Amino acid sequence: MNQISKKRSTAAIYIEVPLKARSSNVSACKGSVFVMYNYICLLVSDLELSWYEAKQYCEDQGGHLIVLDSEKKYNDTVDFIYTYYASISRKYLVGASDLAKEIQWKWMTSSGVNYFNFGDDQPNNVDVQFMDHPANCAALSSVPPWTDGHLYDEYCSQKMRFICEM
Ligand SMILES: [Ca+2]
Repeated sequence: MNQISKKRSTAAIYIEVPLKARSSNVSACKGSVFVMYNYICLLVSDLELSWYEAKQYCEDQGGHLIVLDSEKKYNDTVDFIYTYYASISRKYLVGASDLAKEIQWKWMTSSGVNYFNFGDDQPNNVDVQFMDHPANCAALSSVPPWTDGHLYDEYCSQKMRFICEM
């Protein structure tokens, strides 16, 4: 293993924005590891963490798990993932849960905003990989085979990619 690949594999996180993302549409946010897209400062992880770990990670970076509490912000974020991460078939944890009370979904930073773009039959409190655990944390399904760009509820301890914002 050479030095570069060793460094990459042990790095906590890095931004996986392809070269084509280095366009006028995307720029660095305040010299940070976040990137600006349509006025949203995003950090898309290549790590897979639990929702709790991802929440802490985003906070350690000076941000929080992304809050998609408006149609525009939701669509812009899905566009970003479609454009720059289309080859990656993943769900991404976002900053919503019904941990406090089942079925009462809340965005972690918004007060009273109730915009949740859940997919059909979601949330169903079922994680397909952990059927015996309640699904209390939200993930964005953005790319094939989850092409509908909606939210799904997942088991919070399941390790997944995630999106921070600042
Ligand atoms: Ca739930």
